[in-house]
Amino acid sequence: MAEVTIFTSRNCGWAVRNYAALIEKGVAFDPVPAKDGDGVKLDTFLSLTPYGRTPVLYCEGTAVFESSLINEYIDDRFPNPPLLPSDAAARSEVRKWTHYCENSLLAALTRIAKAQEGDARTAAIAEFKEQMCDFARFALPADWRGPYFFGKRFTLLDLVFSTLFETIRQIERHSTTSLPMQNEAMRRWAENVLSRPSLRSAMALRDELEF
Ligand SMILES: N[C@@H](CCC(=O)N[C@@H](CS)C(=O)NCC(=O)O)C(=O)O
Repeated sequence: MAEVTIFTSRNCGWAVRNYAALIEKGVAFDPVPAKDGDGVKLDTFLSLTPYGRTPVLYCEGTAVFESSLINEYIDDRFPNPPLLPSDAAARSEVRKWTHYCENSLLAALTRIAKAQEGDARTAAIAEFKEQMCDFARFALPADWRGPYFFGKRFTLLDLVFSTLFETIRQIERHSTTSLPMQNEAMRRWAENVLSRPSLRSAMALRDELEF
């Protein structure tokens, strides 16, 4: 049994962030099912989280839920190589834009995915595009060169946005809706993040899991 266990469920995209962080660190981990064969959540899993949502990390008696918080734990517990910048201002950028991605951008994308057609979908798409413009305007400096948000350094913020970039691709693949990146920098950032070897391995792992 590996040191770290990740409770997960079929096709759980959020867990991909955590697999990728552990792969970046070279830490062995076991993905384990949160549900039994009938789809009923296991008591062992439910005893670790009040939300009952996957992923949940379990390590040396510590349980952590919420994928972005799990990644903060992983970075604290296994510091090398670091996935957070060292200075306070840059760490705050990671947390600020993580909050924005989770609560604004991904929330709007979920509304787009849920509203199959009609006014609700049109409104959700307009809202999402506006939020993407705001993100580009506030967060991405005009002289951004990449390949990642903080330049050469790959961080937890890239992992947070990987979920957004992959969800955009999925929506575009399964509908006629086009959700273009707001500018060239964002388009390149998305491509670089989704090509990162740890993320590709993490997505392959998610796709191969049989539970
Ligand atoms: N914000 C959460 C989202 C977790 C989430 O929504 N997980 C899904 C599966 S990928 C889930 O457990 N849904 C409820 C359920 O299956 O009962 C995170 O980042 O961990």
